[in-house]
Amino acid sequence: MIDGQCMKLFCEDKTWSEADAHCKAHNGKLARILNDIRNDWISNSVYPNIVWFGANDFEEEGVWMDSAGYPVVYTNWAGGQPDGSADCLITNWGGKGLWDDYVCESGRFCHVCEDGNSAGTILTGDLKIGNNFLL
Ligand SMILES: [Ca+2]
Repeated sequence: MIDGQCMKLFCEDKTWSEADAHCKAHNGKLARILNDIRNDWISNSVYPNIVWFGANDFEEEGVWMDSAGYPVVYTNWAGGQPDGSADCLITNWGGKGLWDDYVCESGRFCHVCEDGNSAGTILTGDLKIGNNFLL
């Protein structure tokens, strides 16, 4: 449990579409980074690997929406980003926990999924390291 929500990190080098489908196949979605707690956990867990997470601007260029359909409020952009280069978001770009908009089907990165439950606010987690994910 991270920030009141079950999350899993996978490092299987997937495109954004593959990552999105993988989370949905497990009854979840690409995880939203709503605050420093989530950003720090995700970035610290896999840095320096790059991670897809749950936000995009498919609907309107430059208007970032999270995987639950809400506008993105919390951000942690890398310097000079977003540069409008793409519609999907990654973190650990050029530094731990820094975000970049990246071509959805170009990169093959780790990804982080969250379950379908609504977010809480309390950090309760011990990290458990599995074969290729953290729970
Ligand atoms: Ca970019």
